[in-house]
Amino acid sequence: MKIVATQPFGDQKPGTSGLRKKVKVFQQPNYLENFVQSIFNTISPCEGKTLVLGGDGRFYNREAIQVIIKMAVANGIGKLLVGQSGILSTPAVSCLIRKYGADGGIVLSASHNPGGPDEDFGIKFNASNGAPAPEGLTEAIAVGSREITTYKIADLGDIDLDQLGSLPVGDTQVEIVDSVADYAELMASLFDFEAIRALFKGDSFKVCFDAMHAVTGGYAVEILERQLGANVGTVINGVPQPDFGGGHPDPNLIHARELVERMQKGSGMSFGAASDGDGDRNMVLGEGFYINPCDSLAVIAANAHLVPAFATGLTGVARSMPTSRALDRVATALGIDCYETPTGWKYFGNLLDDGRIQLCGEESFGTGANHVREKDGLWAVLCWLNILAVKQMTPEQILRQHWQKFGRDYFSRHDYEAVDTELANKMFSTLKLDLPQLIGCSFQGLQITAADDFSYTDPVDNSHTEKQGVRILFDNGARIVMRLSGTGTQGATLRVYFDCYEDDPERLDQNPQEALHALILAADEIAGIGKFTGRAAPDVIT
Ligand code: VG1
Ligand code: CO
Repeated sequence: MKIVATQPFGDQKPGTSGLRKKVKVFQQPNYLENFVQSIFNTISPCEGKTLVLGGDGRFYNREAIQVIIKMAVANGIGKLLVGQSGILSTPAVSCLIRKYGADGGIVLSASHNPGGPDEDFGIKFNASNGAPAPEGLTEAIAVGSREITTYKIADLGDIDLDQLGSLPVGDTQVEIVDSVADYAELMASLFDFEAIRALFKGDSFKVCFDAMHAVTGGYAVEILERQLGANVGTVINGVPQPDFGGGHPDPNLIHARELVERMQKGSGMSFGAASDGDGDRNMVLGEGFYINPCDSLAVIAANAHLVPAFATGLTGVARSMPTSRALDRVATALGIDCYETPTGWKYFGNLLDDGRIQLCGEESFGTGANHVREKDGLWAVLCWLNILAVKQMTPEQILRQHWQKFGRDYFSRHDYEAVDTELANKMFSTLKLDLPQLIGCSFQGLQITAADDFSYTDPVDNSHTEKQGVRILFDNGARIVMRLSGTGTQGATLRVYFDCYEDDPERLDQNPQEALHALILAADEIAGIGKFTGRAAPDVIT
């Protein structure tokens, strides 16, 4: 065991979901080691503890895993469960932590960010409930990283990550586990696999799942094709690649282009889905029909009773603040609680643990439930398949029926990427100063009734968090939300969210960009987006 002298890096503060930086940053001497030691110092004593370790297979995954194994051994971790070939999806890590009663897990991923030598890498710590470390824990890790002077690493050769089995290394038991088996077993316990199998029998129901060259390939092939009998070839881009085939493993209409093309009107396809780099996001589509994640969450809530895992009904649901209020309408109709949390899955953990909610989601293609403590892309896909199998309707029919019943919440998010950080900060500080004066003012014929910077007090442990995004509410119930991303690695990413409600049955079929047009213009007038950023239009619209 070696004790290596090191110096702190000033920038190891985790964001919305772990520490994300360019690969080149992680490759600097001691950079990864400092952060990993800060995790071990924070959870110390390490002796006797069990940790799960794996990642989404992106560039630098294997190298990082070898370093972390050696450091875990030197720090006296009792047992490490490592995904075969270093592969574990984010929800699979959560599943393993819970199933084997581990004390936590380390996930190597930058999620939907691109991979490769010049792209992104990331590392995230999950706690013993399988959930992303809460703010108190990430803050303690960040503080530790600013004070670190040494790290511990074992002087040993690389471990064979491809061979399943358990071997003692020093005082640590290193176990290479099947990446898929436990997760697949959990999925089979939650859904009506028989009904989904029946759906796949015959040739009329055609599905495409785009794994985007990322981690879900192996999971989707095993579950959809092998266990549920979908045609071979249902899963496309199913072999994880270190650079995700050169693309962004981000399941939206822009980046999942191949899927979108296959799902066009007239294609005869019944259902399409894609997942992201680490397998926690999902996009679902009908034939030529996009399903907004906010609506997907609401539809799942409204139909949860059809899914065996929720057979006894829901008692509560939750959504992140920028997510549309389509879910709230379902909760009201069901007479159950609906919580509004800040952006990021870590805020759902306590609500799930406490049994206050069973289902939750975010507008950013994240949907999940109480089976693990992460959002879960394949879970959402199986949930939809289960609902489709029971209802025997197309996704489009289900959505249209849902809107007829609950009304439609038009929603869109506009992202301005790699904006100059200083300019973005200036825009926000100006906007925040303006907030009190904005109330009562009108823009584009809409009057502002409330404007604030979102803060949240967790009802379970009373932890409090502030500055979670500016909310502007209008007299017709419409809303604009603005915040800066906490997952980007280059400059600042400005996210602007729009939603408005429509219950006129004749007006449920508009293009969201048109339905939200006045709000989109108002946002620019209120915040000066173009003026501050110099951008005429967003980079990505979802
Ligand atoms: C984004 C999303 C947020 C999500 C987070 C992690 O964060 O907006 O909803 O929880 O990514 O998802 P931000 O701070 O960039 O807006 V993942 O799939 O990247 O773990
Ligand atoms: Co992700």
